[in-house]
Amino acid sequence: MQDERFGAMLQSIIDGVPEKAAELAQQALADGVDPLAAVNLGFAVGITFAGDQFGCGQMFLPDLLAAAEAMKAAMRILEPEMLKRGSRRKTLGKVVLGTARGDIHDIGKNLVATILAASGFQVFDLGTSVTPDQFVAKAQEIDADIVGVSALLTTTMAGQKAVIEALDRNGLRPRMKAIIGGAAVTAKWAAEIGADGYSRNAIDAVELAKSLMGRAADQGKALV
Ligand code: B1M
Repeated sequence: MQDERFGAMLQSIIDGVPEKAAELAQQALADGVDPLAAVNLGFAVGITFAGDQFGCGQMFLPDLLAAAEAMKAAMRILEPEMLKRGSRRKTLGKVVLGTARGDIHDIGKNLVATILAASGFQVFDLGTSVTPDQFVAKAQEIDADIVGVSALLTTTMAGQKAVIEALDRNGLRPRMKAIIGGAAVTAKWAAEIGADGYSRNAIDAVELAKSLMGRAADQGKALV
């Protein structure tokens, strides 16, 4: 039954039908399905499959766009519930988040933002195609603990390096930590550009952020 449900979810993304994806997301919540499980076992599997098809020429850009729209429709339903589940926790730290300059992919970054917020971090999401100066300005304004840069394209990974350099130039590190992530990003790249951490997915990003804050979230100690 659950397999069927997750199968229908991934299919709604591959078919690129936002209405169906939203309906399945609503139904899952009504049936008590964990929204994160709906993302990880259903919708995200669909968008990854669509990407692979696009990568090997089996899917064209308009279809990929439709898949992305369907993914966003599901996320619009699921994200508020994910946030609600973490809403009573104390603030673990302040995170400035955005996608690197030139990159408009935001599904994964939004997921990271949602899970971080649901886990107790205060997240300042700057959106997509964010310049190093914009990261620095926001980080200074709110006195961030962590600056996170997402990049999905091999070409925009250079933007992650540029943000770290800008943080260094402005004397914001080591006080502020820089973390990176995104489909093409590796631990090797993170080490190469001097990032304080890298994570493969949104769940690991929370663990990474917690460990960088130097305390276990379970202790629930507020830093601000
Ligand atoms: Co684009 N795209 N895309 N795309 N797209 C990829 C990334 C690609 C791998 C597809 C492929 O060819 N197989 C390829 C990149 C190749 C490369 O450079 N290596 C690609 C390309 C080429 C392009 C265009 C250039 C296509 C074109 O126009 N010819 C273009 C670029 C536009 C631009 O940015 N300037 C483009 C456009 C698009 C759409 C607009 C159609 C759409 C984006 C919609 C949107 O985001 N609003 C899109 C999509 C949907 C994808 C794929 C299919 C899916 C990405 C996604 O949302 N995954 C992607 C293929 C793929 O990744 N398999 C692809 C689901 C999401 C939950 O995972 O984003 O990886 P992900 O995030 C994860 C982790 O990476 C991690 O946690 C997240 C949650 O677990 N993570 C972090 C992410 N950020 C993190 C930050 C952290 C920590 C962890 O700390 C700060």
